[in-house]
Amino acid sequence: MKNVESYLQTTRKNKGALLFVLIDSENNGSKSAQTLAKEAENNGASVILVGGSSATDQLSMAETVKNIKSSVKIPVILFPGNITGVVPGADAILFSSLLNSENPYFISQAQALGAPNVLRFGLEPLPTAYIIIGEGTTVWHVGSVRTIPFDKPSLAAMYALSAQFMGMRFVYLEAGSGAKSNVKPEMVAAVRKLFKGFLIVGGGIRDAKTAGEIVKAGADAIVIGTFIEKGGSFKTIADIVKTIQSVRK
Ligand code: 1GP
Repeated sequence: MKNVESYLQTTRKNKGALLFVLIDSENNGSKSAQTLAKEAENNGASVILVGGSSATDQLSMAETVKNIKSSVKIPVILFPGNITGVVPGADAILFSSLLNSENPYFISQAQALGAPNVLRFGLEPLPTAYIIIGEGTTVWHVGSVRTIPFDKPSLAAMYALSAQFMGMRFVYLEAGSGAKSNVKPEMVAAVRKLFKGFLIVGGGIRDAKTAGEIVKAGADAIVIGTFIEKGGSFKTIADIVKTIQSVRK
């Protein structure tokens, strides 16, 4: 797909908030990545994200992307946890800086090392501020994160505002894969007040009610991974899509 960013904007405008389904290339569930992606598309997902903070096998990542691409029409966007997450065959990449990391590697160095391949593979870079909330998750550990507590919306808002001033067009508020708690609507609202770009929220979302509250607070897209990987029903996914699309209409 050419111009994924404009697809996201147009879909957001015409259909309401979007569901991104995250497929871990190291997914060991009973269904293949391809099957999960197809079912996600059939139940209303607008994007398939491929990645994960501990997914470091570049060969299996490339294979997963290729398989998913052959079975869905919606865009496949890379969501890399490191330079190993930059592989050919996808439509775009969340070209992210982990703003609240304490390790410069995750803020700018991995980006410099990964950028040449983004260009070489023809991936559309979506400039994204990745902000991790809470602690104790894999991404928190791997990314050497300076913790933003769930009950400090103003801290997340500060980072999001800085992202806006630096020209990033996407913010991803992340509680971490399989997080016990999702990012709270109060925090989403505080970020929404200051950040004008495309706001993605993920981590620990498993039901339509929570997804609806997060969208009502201002998210443009929500991300769901673990629920599907663990065999969660696609009827719930369809409910989530219906709920988030109905907000603000
Ligand atoms: C993780 O935000 C995504 O990077 C999705 O989180 O796996 O908890 O749905 P879950």
